[in-house]
Amino acid sequence: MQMGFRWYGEGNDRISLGDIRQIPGVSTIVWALHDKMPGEVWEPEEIEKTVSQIREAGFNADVVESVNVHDDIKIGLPTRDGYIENYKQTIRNLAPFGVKVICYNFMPIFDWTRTDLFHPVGDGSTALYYEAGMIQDDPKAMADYILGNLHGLSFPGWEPERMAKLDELFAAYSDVTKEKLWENLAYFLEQLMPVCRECDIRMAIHMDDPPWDIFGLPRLLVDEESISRFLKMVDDPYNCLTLCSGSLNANPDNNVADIVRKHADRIAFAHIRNVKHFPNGDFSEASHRDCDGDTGILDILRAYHDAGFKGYIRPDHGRHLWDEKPGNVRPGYGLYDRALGIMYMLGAWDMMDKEEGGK
Ligand code: DNO
Repeated sequence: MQMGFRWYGEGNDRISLGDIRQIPGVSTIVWALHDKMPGEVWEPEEIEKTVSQIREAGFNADVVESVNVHDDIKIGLPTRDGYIENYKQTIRNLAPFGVKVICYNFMPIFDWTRTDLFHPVGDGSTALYYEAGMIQDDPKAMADYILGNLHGLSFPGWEPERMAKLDELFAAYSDVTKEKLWENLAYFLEQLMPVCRECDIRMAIHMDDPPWDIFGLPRLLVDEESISRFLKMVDDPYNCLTLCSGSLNANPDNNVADIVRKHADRIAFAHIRNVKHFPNGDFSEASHRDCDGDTGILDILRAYHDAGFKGYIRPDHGRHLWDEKPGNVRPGYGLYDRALGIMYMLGAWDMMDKEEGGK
């Protein structure tokens, strides 16, 4: 297992590479060029700039999260072929910099979705929260709320340029049924696979968050069955998963440890996050400590360890702690709780290594 930490880049993240350096055990910076719009080619000079900062700070830049997929590819418009060519060029441009995994998602219009970005957890900290009742309402109101809380920071998946065109986007997706979206995903991946093989870069799809349709938009990667379908649909070792424990377990019926046991060989990247469920369908994000949520973090870590997982892993969203408040922290991506999450995971992992060594 190789531990990573997501960093949004100089000028776009209050956390510095020097801060991350002080967290034990981190070898990989999970990065992206956050000023690129979906569909644009990432040019070698732009990549070089960020990767050299990462390397100079003593990390590798093996994982990109994310190269976002243009809506025309998801919708299946004739213009998709040009955007797929651009995506292939970005893969080719990333390869010489040692990139091994590209995380992406195939969710229509919205990336992850929450209704409260700073919900009190009860101990003085706040966390991302999903109020099931609110999501049936107006997608525009939700987008405005999220954009209004970013305080000038860019947030992948919530590009103001795209959010300004929500009506057009909803209209463009109106004929995209779930089956059509599956077809468009297969079309995209089949074209990429030869380039991935040539460049030795694995495409790792992120789970849909939350794992069910929202605002009438279909979502695909929602449970074990859909994950199996996805892996069989393009049965290639370069077609992999970003298995996000928190996204999947937003549906408490999903047993993430079982999914890890079944598909470990196709998991390129693991996101570890803990979710606490409420009886009315709401959920809150919780600390990584197993007993603070319902996701089964220790079972999941055990499943990865048993599988001899050699891929990349990172703490996912954390709570906002201490001086982290709206305006000075990127929602879900503060420093402290993610650092605590790393120590929790490494503690469990080191103990399992030790037990194994002692057998
Ligand atoms: C949320 C993240 C997602 C993820 C994308 C991958 O915090 O886990 O935004 O990066 O869905 O493309």
